[in-house]
Amino acid sequence: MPSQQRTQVAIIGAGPAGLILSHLLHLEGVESVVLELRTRAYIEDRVRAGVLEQGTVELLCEMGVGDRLLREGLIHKGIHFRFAGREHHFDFEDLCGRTITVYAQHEIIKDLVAAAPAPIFFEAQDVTIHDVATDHPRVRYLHNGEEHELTCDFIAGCDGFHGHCRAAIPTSLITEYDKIYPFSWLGILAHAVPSSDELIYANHDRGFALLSMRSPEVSRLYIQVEPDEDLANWPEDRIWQELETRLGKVTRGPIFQKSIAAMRSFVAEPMQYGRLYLAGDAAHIVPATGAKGLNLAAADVRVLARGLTAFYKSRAADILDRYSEICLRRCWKVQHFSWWMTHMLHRFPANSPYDNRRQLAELDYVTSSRAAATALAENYTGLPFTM
Ligand code: RFL
Ligand code: PHB
Repeated sequence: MPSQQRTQVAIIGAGPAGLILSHLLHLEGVESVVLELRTRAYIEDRVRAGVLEQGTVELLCEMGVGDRLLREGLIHKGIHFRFAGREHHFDFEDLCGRTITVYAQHEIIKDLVAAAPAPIFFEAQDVTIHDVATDHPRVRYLHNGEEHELTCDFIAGCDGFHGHCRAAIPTSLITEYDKIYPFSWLGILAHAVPSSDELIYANHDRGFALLSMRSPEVSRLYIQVEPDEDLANWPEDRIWQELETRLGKVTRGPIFQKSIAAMRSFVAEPMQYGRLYLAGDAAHIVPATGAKGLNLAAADVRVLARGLTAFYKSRAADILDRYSEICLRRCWKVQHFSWWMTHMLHRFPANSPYDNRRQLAELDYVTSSRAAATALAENYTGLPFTM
């Protein structure tokens, strides 16, 4: 017999979505338990996002986990585009009155775990969810070799793109929209002073490149590579040479992390079924060019936390009923923005010379029209949160 536990909200996955949700619920007096497949060290070291919208920063600060973020995060007032041998600066503050903050995702995870208001069970194995179409869903899992059963009122599926929660929605009730791009990003972290004080997105004949950073001493750099590229083909010297070709002069330094990430757009509709609510990458992913995935995950769980709070305070189910509809409105705008940035900045192998010229005209337009630049700035710094 599995040992029995009970909570109000069972959260599957301790990524940004799951951890932010658990904090938001606690602030409203709602209990949760978080089940995470990996170890604490693994999630605290996993290198991913770096750019936070102003609204995400404000949310983390309101939640009381923003002290280190405010101290160590780098506030950027804009970004640069480099194409056809010229560089253009978007001044976000001037265009839309907002900024972004550069702070690593795994640092947010550390801050959220250190202040965790609810139990997190790391290395929870074989997590399965049951009876989600009833008012008494259950989660079963193995922890330290023992079987457990967690009964709850709601399940939040925050288990990322490769998690299992999405599969609990019957295939006849879910539509999946999927788009795979014909390239990946090779990303590095290097002990090197960033060669620009703000991010540079480059469209070059040889492909996209991005200069970002993690601190005044650590650079984060990416280059567009073949979709099935092997890291073994990229010794340090080749990486730096390619970065310099595409970005111009780049300060070199010892590389301490290298990885390859596929670029994909994906949406599952609806994001809810019975008492199961999907949030973050479990429901949708975007290519990293717009720097939006984590920010969108945070927006989802803000809606979910409000819905669950309304339910516990007054048994009102209207927000929960509309959860998917509310989230998908923002999600599709973010899908469009991320797709647009990706199309504008990458070299698509199937593009004709006509397509490449049209792409340059688009870059010329977005960097010379204040109206177009404002649209980019509004989306990049984050659309307003609406319910
Ligand atoms: P996560 O972060 O994938 O967390 C899911 C968690 O669930 C756990 N899990 C399970 N737990 C229990 N049982 C199971 N069966 C489980 N299966 C999985 C996993 O171990 C994990 O801990 O999803 P979440 O919380 O939705 O957060 C999404 C973000 O991580 C993601 O969207 C961002 O990293 C995307 N992203 C960026 N987003 C931004 O907002 N700004 C950026 O600048 C940005 N840059 C990026 C990015 C993603 C990148 N890659 C690697 C794809 C840059 C890159 C290169
Ligand atoms: C990052 O710093 O990791 C980063 C920045 C901008 C992006 C994607 C990733 O669009």
